[in-house]
Amino acid sequence: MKPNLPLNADRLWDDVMALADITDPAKPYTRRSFTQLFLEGRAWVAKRFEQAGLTVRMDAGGNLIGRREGRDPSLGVIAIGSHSDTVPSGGRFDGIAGVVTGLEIVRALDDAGVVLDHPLEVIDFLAEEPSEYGLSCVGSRAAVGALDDKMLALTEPGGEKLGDAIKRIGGDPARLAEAKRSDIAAFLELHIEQGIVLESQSLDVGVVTSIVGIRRIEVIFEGGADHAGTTPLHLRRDALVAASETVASVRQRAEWLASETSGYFVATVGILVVEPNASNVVPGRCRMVIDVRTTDPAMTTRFVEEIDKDSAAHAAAARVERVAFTTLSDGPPVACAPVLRDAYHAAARSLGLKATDLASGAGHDAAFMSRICPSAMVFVPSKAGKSHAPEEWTERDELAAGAAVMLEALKALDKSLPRRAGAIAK
Ligand code: HGY
Ligand code: MN
Ligand code: MN
Repeated sequence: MKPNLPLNADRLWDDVMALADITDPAKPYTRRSFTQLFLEGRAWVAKRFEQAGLTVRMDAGGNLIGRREGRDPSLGVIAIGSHSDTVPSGGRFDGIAGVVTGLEIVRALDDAGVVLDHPLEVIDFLAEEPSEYGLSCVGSRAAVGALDDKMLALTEPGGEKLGDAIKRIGGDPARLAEAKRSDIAAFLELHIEQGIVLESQSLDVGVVTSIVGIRRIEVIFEGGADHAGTTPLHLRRDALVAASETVASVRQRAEWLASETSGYFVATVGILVVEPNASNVVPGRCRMVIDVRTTDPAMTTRFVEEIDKDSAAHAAAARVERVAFTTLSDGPPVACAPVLRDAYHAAARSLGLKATDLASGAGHDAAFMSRICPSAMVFVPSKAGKSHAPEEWTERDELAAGAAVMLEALKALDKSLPRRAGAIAK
């Protein structure tokens, strides 16, 4: 049992479970960005924000924002946030834990009659997970001015453009400049670890030191659909043969790079679309997306050069065309702000909780927010390190402990953060 924490662990827990339950019942837990279910989840969050006395707005980038005024708006905003969208058949905590923690911190401050000097904002960022349009962190890119026209023109399989989707859910791509923030003094994000370190070492919280850089590359092979029974093997132009050999190359090159250096390096092919995807038709077309993560961008450059050569060779050997080798997105690794990390450690100590420094192999909105303000993350344990799967789990008291660390750090930072130059008094 954790020490008596300065917030309501049951209220926090119940809200996480309530939001998690807004899911596609056929494949829990799924609340894909831009879908009707996502909008249902958003409406639930907005209502909870209003019930907690927050002023609620949607910015032009599609971010849902709840604001609590402070004594001196010219100090700049302290923002707490994460995301409410999920991967397909994901978990109940990835993203939600951070948004609901911000909400619970607001309620705990009110219960304790605490008025902060800084305005406090709780942000549900739009589409942190890679969306059907091929882009992740859509809302936090908008918040830092990194959502460009090329990205807005990306389409999902049905042909809708990302820009139109943002408009459809309440944003306004024509006013994206207004979504770019210059008034945030600090950004805090609580997230599940999605790894095994905290649980295996019986630690309460992780203080994130850095967030990996992520590059995503789309590769498309085009051969020729043919009859699986009558087409001789030597005459086939089988796109899946080239694609599957490229998948094998991705794994081999990644293992080789990871073993060769001390840096963190992983690569995954999580999307493979075979067309026409029929048992008796030689595949005519294959689309794949490669997800590359590292703390050292030079390793990504080397890896991509190798896979560029490998995939071209596999296409030639299978007598198919490699018609696309395109970078969909590319974010560098980022370091979390030492001043915020120190506040998290001091807060953990004051609560008698065990904390450790930890790098993040997952991408987060905090990686983009660190471009415009000091940003840092608190991790809470993931059972068996599992995430992006329905088995994802964090205990109620583990979540409450992480939220308490963030609350105590927030109260300290409210007194110690330097004024955010240029923050306009609202
Ligand atoms: O993919 C990631 O790292 C994050 O969960 N969106
Ligand atoms: Mn995720
Ligand atoms: Mn996440």
